[in-house]
Amino acid sequence: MLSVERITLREIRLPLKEPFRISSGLVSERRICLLQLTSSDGVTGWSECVAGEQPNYSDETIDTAWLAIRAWVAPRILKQELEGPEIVHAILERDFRGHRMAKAAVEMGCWELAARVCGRSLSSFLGGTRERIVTGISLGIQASPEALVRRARAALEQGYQKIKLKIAPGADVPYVRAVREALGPQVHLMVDANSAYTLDDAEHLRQLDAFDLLMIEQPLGRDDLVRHAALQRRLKTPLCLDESITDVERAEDMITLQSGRIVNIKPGRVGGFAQSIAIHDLCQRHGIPVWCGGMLESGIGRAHNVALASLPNFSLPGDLSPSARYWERDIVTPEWTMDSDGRVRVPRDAPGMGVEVDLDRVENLTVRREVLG
Ligand code: OSB
Ligand code: MG
Repeated sequence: MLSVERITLREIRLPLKEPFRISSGLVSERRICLLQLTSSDGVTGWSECVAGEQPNYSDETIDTAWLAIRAWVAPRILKQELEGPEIVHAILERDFRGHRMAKAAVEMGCWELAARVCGRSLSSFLGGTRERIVTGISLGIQASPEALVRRARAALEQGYQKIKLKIAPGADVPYVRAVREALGPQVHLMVDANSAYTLDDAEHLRQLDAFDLLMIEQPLGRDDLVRHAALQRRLKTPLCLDESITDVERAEDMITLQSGRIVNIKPGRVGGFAQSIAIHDLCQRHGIPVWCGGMLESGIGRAHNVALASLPNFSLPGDLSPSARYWERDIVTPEWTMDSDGRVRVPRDAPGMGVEVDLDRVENLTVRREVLG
């Protein structure tokens, strides 16, 4: 039994070491919503809402998520006798459309809290088996191909096992060519367009087939499956869907329609861990590899992603860079680090997410706070 007595919402501001540009926008400082859940026995669990400041990746933002959590999500969960975190998703879906990132923040917090109450690691609680996660880096759009090559070379030297290049019309083929030529044929390279293209660009995108990419992530509309299927038929390179996979049914549709061959699972995007596991299991049954995406999370969201990525079918490197790639200083101890082979260790000995929140630092960074319950 799990009973959540109180949820403390906080907004912190955390400047990125360097601005991150994707096809639909730029972020220099994260506004991050953190949740601290307290059980009726006084145990504390943490989670992070991945909604951004602007609605340029999904339709949610930190401000809509804050409202949704306060008005509709938290009231369904607070002070209830919950059999376990696996039932939270169904409770949040009943007659309640959308707001997946807001729901995910509470749902994932319930899993973390329950894992701590049971004295088990979040990884093992979710069914994870891996001890280390192979890691890739996601490089934002740069001012020139040369600048991108410099970033990619540095990433390779640090040990990253996969390099993802953000692309957009005007910053694609010559950029990818320059990186492939500079790094050589062995390096695992991929691109992510964040929905910057249309099916009319199919011939243009076909040029990417020349660069032996692991995959092309989400080239077309953020909720599209049919056009991605048409595009996949014209490309040799596998498509990977991110934005389009909002739940397990969309993953089923992707498989049926052959809209892509790989899935990027972000637990925040699909409403939490239960849906993430359902998508993971579905993909495993169909021989579709999955990997864990990132949303420039702090050390708390990263801990949740690392735990999820320890499940067996997360067979491709995740966007799970160490803390120092994003922040001067993270909000957890120990900070997330990566070994020289590009692997992040899964904390499987400690209860819960396996890192401690630096509460003094969080308080210092807090610009808004609200206690629910
Ligand atoms: O599409 O994967 C994406 C960041 C913000 C919004 C969308 C995406 C991303 C990333 C960042 O690629 C990956 C990371 O957290 O390192
Ligand atoms: Mg993406």
